[in-house]
Amino acid sequence: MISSSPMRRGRRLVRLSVAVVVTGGLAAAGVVMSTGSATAQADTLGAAAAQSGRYFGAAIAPNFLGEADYASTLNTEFNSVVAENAMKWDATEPNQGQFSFSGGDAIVAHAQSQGMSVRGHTLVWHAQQPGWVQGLTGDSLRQAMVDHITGVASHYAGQIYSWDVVNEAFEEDGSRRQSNLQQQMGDGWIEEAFRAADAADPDARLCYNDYNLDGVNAKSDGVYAMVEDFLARGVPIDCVGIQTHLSQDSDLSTYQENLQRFSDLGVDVEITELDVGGSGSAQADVYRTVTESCVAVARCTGITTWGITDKYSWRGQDTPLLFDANYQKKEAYTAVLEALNAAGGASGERDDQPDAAAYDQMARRESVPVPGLV
Ligand code: 9MR
Repeated sequence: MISSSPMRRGRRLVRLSVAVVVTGGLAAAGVVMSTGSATAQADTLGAAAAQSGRYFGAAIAPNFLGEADYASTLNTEFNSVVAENAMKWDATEPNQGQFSFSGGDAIVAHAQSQGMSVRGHTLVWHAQQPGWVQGLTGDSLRQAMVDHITGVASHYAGQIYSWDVVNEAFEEDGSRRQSNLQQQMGDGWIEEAFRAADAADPDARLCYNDYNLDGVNAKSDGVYAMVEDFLARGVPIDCVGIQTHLSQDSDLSTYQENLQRFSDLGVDVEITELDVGGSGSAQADVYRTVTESCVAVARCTGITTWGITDKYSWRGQDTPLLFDANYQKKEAYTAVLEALNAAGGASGERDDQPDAAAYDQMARRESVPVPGLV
């Protein structure tokens, strides 16, 4: 039942421990399971996703956790979080070598108190770099990047399900984005970033994350080629984050096909920043299609919406989230819940998920040899 795909032991165990939390959450949420069949109906997003071994998360900001409706919606509906901004380079290393983890630590502490898993976002990006990074050249930038990854990923080592190691490094035509990172370090910088993250946190799954990967297109072709090359050469990469910033008019005709081809290549896919501008049934239909696509692909491990409520969305005027500005559930919420529940049984279940007893047994072991590891 446990897949034999090449994967470092530590990563496997982190995913297992996340799944144990998720499994426990099912009982807490009062999900009624009929014996091993597809008929369970959960009444929250997290519990519904957990039925097929997936998480359902939200991007959050630590300063909103004190708002009662924000916290209660998060705690009730979601079982995973990611920092919308608090773990980015400008937030975590505002001055070279001086790390600041207060915002990220608050998010991790909240998640752990609620039994939620945590995604890490993002170790290296051309945007939201602190000013001191923007002036660096050549080897100084390379060393600063490695030191930053080492500092942040080791601080959170063992607590992160998956890291967006590198964010948005491709142009729409599939070539490398001509950022300061690319221009100063050349093609090797992404590989170097992944190797540094692997060394700092061997337990986290390591993702490349980008937008406009919402189908088979020139950009996703470029990312696909990079992942293929990394896997062929043993560069540590475990997953691709498909951000999925959409509108109700988005063309999703090859969305699932794209998830599937990355999965077939040998990496997990995660829907990492889902939001859909629009309203009513048109918006709901797009949310439904994205959710159905994820649950149809065994290696699509979970979905994160880029926020909880339209009140605080980065594109709030587009009303793109599942809860309105008053924290009321929208039509899109129901569509997602239904799609997650429909996948609760055999058809949508991730085929590499052991049952809870197997998780417990594996988590107790000191070492688990995994074939094919370097
Ligand atoms: O939602 C984030 C917003 O609050 C920030 O101001 C912005 C800064 O560039 O980043 C937003 O999050 C982005 C994410 O980190 C990467 N993918 C695109 C997201 C939306 O812009």
